[in-house]
Amino acid sequence: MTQESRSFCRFCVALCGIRVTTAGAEVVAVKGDPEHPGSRGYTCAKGRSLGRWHHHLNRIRSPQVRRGSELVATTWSHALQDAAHRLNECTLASGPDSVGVYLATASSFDAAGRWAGERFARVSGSRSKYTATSIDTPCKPLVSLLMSGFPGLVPVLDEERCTLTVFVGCNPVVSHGHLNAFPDPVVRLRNLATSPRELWVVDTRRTESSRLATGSLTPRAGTDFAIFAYLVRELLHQGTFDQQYVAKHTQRTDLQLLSELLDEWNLAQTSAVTGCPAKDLSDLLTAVRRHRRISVQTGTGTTMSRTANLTEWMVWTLQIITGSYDSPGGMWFHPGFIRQLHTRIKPNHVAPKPQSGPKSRPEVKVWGDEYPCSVMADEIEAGNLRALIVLGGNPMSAFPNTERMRRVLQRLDALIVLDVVETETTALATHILPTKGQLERPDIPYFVDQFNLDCSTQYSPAIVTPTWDVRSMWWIMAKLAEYLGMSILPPSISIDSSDDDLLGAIAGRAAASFDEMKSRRYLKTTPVFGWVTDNVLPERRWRLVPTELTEQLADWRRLVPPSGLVATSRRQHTHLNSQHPAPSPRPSEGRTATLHPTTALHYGVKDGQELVITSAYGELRTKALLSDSINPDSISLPHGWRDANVSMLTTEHVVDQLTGMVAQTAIPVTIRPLSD
Ligand SMILES: Nc1nc2c(c(=O)[nH]1)N[C@H]1C(S)=C(S)[C@@H](COP(=O)(O)OP(=O)(O)OC[C@H]3O[C@@H](n4cnc5c(=O)[nH]c(N)nc54)[C@H](O)[C@@H]3O)O[C@H]1N2
Ligand SMILES: Nc1nc2c(c(=O)[nH]1)N[C@H]1C(S)=C(S)[C@@H](COP(=O)(O)OP(=O)(O)OC[C@H]3O[C@@H](n4cnc5c(=O)[nH]c(N)nc54)[C@H](O)[C@@H]3O)O[C@H]1N2
Ligand code: SF4
Ligand SMILES: [Mo]
Repeated sequence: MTQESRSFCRFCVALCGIRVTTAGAEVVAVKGDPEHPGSRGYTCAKGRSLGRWHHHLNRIRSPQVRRGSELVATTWSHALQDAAHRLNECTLASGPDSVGVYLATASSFDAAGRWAGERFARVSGSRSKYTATSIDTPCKPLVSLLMSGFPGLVPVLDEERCTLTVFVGCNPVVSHGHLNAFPDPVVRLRNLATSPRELWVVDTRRTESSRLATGSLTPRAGTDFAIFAYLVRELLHQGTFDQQYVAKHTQRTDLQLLSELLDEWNLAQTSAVTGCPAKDLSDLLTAVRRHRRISVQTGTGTTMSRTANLTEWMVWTLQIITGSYDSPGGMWFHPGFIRQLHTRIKPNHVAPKPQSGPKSRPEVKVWGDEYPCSVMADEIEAGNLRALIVLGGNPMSAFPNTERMRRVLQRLDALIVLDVVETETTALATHILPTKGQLERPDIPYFVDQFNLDCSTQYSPAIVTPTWDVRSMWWIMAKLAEYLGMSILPPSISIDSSDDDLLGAIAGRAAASFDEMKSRRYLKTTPVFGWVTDNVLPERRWRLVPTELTEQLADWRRLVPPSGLVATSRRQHTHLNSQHPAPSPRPSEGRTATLHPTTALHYGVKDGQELVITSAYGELRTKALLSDSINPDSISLPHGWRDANVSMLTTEHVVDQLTGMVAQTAIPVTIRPLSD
């Protein structure tokens, strides 16, 4: 007997509605839910392979504890008590900062689990908190903080009304978006490109998204900021910006200063630095003037480069001076269906001040309550970080300098990993604590609901009962805390409460009651405009020229890559970072490096041939895929492959001075064919 249940996919921020066919504990099929208001029946290969992921051959079936070189299956009470004992020893000997947590991608999709992980970090008093944000997009909270005084603003395009949309280093047809989620991306992008609307894509390749666009630019990697500096300069010089908005919501002296700072970004210099034809740049400028408002979405193509902060700053500035922010037809700021930021944030909120990094890397600036991932290896080697708890992450794949990472993780007194399948990181663990997978737990989007294109929420019950000896992530963290003498749960919740009980407590401030969320399954309120201007901005004015960013701008020549070949990063359809739920049927979906035929000829590389890519920090081997869709000076590498891990080319020591972000795109490299 089979049964069909409604749920939503939690691999990526698109959160598509799915229908799951089960036979007892077996997941037989997963398909799109046509009645789901957000995804309208759409799913991608990863979502449809959820059953395959659920029954993964390498699923972790019970808790395990290391004995010498072996990981041995054990009981929950032994695994947790042993882990707690080790953590306690570290804290007693070296203080609370010696125990760290890494809250990573998959934890963001487990509302109760992530909530418990955050609480654990706070209650333990440890400063050693790391999240995947610092290897993905720290420029976004930084620019939000420096320009508005609050780090958590998420601009969302006004999908119904915006007429000019620009994606920069973002390929939603494959990724489904960066901080704005695009379920059913082809249909949505076609809508955004239907006349009189215009859709522009700025990417180092001609991508699946740029093929749907009305205009595109293919700049040299790492030079995107210049395009936006040029647009802002031109609008300011000619007075074709939203004068009324600017007079009301910016400082007059800032405008003058900005104009002077950007003076060099005329058409000729912008074209020379970016490699974009002057005509294409002025066409984009004409489009901005024609539409007056603009919605820009940056992605990892810009947020991972050394000019990340500059690009984000210029993009925000363009949207501010065109009056596009917090305004219909431009972008609104997502308050979160559950967080309801617009009702909670007060005009007199206090902006965080930068502090110096941890003992081993004091030069790194820290703006909030977490250290950048780039300092972790040094912290471990210096003996400051002695134990690490990993929640839904894979540092062996995602962190720079893979070989050093391997060495330092093995030095830890405890490496406690909460995951659903075995990974390169669980192989090094002292304790593996298997968590429920997404079909085994009820859930709501909590940490990711600000990324929806509308202000919505959804609820899924658990679809199948776990077959293996796995537990809820929140329960594992709460039990570990209990053994350490800490309490992390809200007063109304105990260790014996259900997953739903904790979700109900977390959703306490939401725009609807948890009971309503459970019974209605999908709920939506309208976008909120104006709350940032009214409650967040000091004196209702944006800061257009933060000193930290003007200093970086003065240094732009050092931040753009030197001429020559650079490695850039890209996502692929069938896997999400290091998680590979779906088979890879297309040749371009393998661990291939895309390069232009001219570049290949220059380096003597043939299509399909194995090649060696070398950076100043390491090398990797992969296969060449020739395509004229890419700039001749870029080579495009997919991230998340075990045997061609691009983190072998990066270093934790070349980081952004303001955020500690590792450069993961626009990395200077050379290539050679692998001789037989
Ligand atoms: N299928 C799939 N979906 C995913 C993921 C996945 O692994 N697979 N990962 C998820 C995660 S964690 C994230 S953060 C998001 C990321 O979402 P996106 O940022 O949209 O990710 P990509 O699809 O890699 O798009 C980045 C684009 O930037 C381009 N690029 C690289 N360097 C430069 C540059 O210097 N300038 C410009 N202009 N372009 C550049 C690349 O060619 C690529 O097309 O995707 C999420 N969704
Ligand atoms: N060189 C280079 N490095 C990069 C990038 C790049 O493009 N190039 N991309 C960066 C980006 S954008 C990101 S977001 C980071 C990602 O960095 P991480 O978050 O560390 O890496 P993931 O591969 O997403 O790891 C997710 C893990 O969660 C596990 N998992 C899946 N479902 C569940 C679940 O329900 N519960 C639990 N507990 N675990 C689960 C998976 O098995 C997997 O091991 O990597 C970054 N690193
Ligand atoms: S786009 Fe794919 S992976 Fe993302 S939520 Fe939808 S089905 Fe899941
Ligand atoms: Mo990411």
